[in-house]
Amino acid sequence: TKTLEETLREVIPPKQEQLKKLKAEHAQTVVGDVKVENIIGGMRGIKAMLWEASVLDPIEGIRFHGMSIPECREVLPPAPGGKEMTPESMLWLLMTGKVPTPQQSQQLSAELAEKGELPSFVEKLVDSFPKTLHPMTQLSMGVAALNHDSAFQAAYERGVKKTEYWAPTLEDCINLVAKLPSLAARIYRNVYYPDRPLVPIDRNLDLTGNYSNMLGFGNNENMTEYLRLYIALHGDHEGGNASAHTSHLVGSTLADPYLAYSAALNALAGPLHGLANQEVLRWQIAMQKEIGDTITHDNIKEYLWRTLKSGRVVPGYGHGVLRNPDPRFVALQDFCKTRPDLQASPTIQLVQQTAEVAPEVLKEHGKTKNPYPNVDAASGCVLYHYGLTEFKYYTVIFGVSRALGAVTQLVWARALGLPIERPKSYSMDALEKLIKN
Ligand code: CMX
Repeated sequence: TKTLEETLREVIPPKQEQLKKLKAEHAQTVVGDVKVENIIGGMRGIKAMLWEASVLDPIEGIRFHGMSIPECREVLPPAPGGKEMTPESMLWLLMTGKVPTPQQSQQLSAELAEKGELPSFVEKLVDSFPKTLHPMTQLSMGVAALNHDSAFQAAYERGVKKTEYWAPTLEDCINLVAKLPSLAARIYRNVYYPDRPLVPIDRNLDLTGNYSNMLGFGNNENMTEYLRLYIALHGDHEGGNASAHTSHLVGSTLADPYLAYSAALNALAGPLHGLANQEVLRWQIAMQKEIGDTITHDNIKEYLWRTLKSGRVVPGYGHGVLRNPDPRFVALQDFCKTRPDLQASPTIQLVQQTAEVAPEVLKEHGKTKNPYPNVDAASGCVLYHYGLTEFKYYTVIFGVSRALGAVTQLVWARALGLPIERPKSYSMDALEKLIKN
């Protein structure tokens, strides 16, 4: 069976041809226009990036190489003994556009386990951080430090040809994905359980099996399966979201994948983006405390209005592109619906009931263009139920996941020879001049 690199060697040349043809035949074809509202509105709606692995439709949600989330859950290989698609299978799909065989997926798991250990200076660096330093800052710093051993940087210094950039980039990307669980689990242990012994990587486990084990949930197969689904689902959400775009932007300077992804993690750490999953749980638990045991739609509604009237956003609702409930939210809810223990959890019930009430309240409030839940509305409550109650850690799990899409783009940007990013900006005066002309 072919390895990931061998499969990529086959799929890259036709894509390079496709790009050549697009350039030759359509370089001047207009596919949209830019309005002043786009320029002052965070570039929303401007079609301005090439991103191969996934496309986000405002109504349908995300498709990975054309495949919907239910289709991916159906065909992407699970871990031995499991049911949910694994992040390795998703990574293979994102990178190659092909569904891996179970054997290929397991081969990739074995490669990741083999490369998963951290260099000892990174372990020491992470161990030296104060416990009070946010776990996302720790993750970003740890990832940046991994560039000490970057294969791309070494190859660039040796003067490798531009057409060969993608291969050492792939090497770095696989190493990065492999090391994220050890790094993320070490941060968890240092911050919350400093007396616990560190768990070594088990070469027979898949990436998430190891991550769950290192977090202390190795004997809870339901939690491990949830983490597999969570990490596979959050892997990619086309290119324009803040973390993915940051990784691509920094990578376009030919900074190595560790530096590019470290920067992406800093974008993910913002409360309007990945940090929202921490905020959702904090907000839902505060609601639970205030409402008490008798949860009704009316008292949830009242709490929602209080949040809105105090000038805060309702975390976990709204989206820059989506105009429907997020299918990632639906998939996580679906996971809960098949498990009676999760259905009985008061926190999960509260999250579900909030999702029944919030869209109407947000519509009445009249500001957000999308009153429906996004993935962050659902992702934390299951972690909480299974005992991972430290909300400040939640975005780190998102950070372990988002690497799948970011590294895919880094490899493809180099395989396709995409240039350094450099959009044009205007001052308000210059914009007014442009309008007058
Ligand atoms: N609660 C209250 N108000 C909201 C809102 C929410 N959940 N979502 C949007 N709005 C408001 C915006 O703040 C904005 O108000 P102003 O005009 O006063 O600035 C207005 O509605 C229009 O915003 P929009 O065009 O609908 O949304 P944006 O594309 O600007 O922002 C997002 C998208 C996700 C940042 C926003 O919906 C939000 O802040 N949601 C809450 C935080 C959250 O869940 N983020 C996670 C998103 C998913 C992810 O990246 O992980």
